[in-house]
Amino acid sequence: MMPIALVRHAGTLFGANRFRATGLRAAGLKTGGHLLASLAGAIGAMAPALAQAAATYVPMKPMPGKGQPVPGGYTFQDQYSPIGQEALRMHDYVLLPVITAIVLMVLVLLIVVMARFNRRANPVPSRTSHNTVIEVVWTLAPVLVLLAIVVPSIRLLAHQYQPAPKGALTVKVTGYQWYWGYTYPDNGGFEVISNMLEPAEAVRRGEQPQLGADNRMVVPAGVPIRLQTTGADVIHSFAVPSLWFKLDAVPGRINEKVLMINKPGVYYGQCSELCGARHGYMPIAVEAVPLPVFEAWVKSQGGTPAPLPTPAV
Ligand SMILES: [Cu+2]
Repeated sequence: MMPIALVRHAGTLFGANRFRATGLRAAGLKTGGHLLASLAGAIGAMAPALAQAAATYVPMKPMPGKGQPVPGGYTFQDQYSPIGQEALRMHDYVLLPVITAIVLMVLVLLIVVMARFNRRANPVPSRTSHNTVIEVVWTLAPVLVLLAIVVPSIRLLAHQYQPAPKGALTVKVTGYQWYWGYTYPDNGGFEVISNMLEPAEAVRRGEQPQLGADNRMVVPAGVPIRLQTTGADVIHSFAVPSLWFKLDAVPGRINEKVLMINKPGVYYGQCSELCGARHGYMPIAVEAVPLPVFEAWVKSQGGTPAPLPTPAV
């Protein structure tokens, strides 16, 4: 009774049913002093297995409305990268209010002019041709508006083109007619070839038709990624709206930009440079996973995990 209780206790401690079953079987076979030794052996054997079980790559199910378009959507997708959040703030709190204010002001002016200065209300028009005050105002006001916009705008531009920090993971994206290749030079240089899923198969897997890909670009979340793009045949463009990322993939040259994904998830995009007959059928599926899962995925692809900075998730 007592050893079995002990085994049960150990089983609960490790929180694994599999362990409990193994431990009980061991308790049935062995007795007395051997029990502790076999217990220790079972724990030793289970620990790495448990650790590995925790970090196995299984393709993530996309979440509706996250990293993909929504029916009837008319504005930006929610942003999952620091640059995307900064850019969306710039749009929401600087550009949109300024545009709205200008449009409303012009509308009010138009209505006033139409009501007060039409032929019936104002049969004898004024012959004014100059007004110094109003000319200074309509020159200065737009200059001040532009100055107010230029500060956050240039700051955002500079942030977008900051070079990758030390220790960033390099991923090279190659555009082919008409699919994508993702190469991991830091992890042994293997390349993952990514083709569009048949629309019916995508729907079966819970993905949107024409956005699901057979092999995704798997990357760690919270780790800076040095994303390089190139084209193998013609110009393509690697674009993922929910990550505020768009970079042309040009044959014969490498373009580079930092990508940082805040949260694990699946983020979809499409080739955004007209590249031929099947341009509309080369979707991009980026899957951000926790670092241990990424390392397990790298191993499953025959690569070797490289040291990376601690994720900021
Ligand atoms: Cu393309």
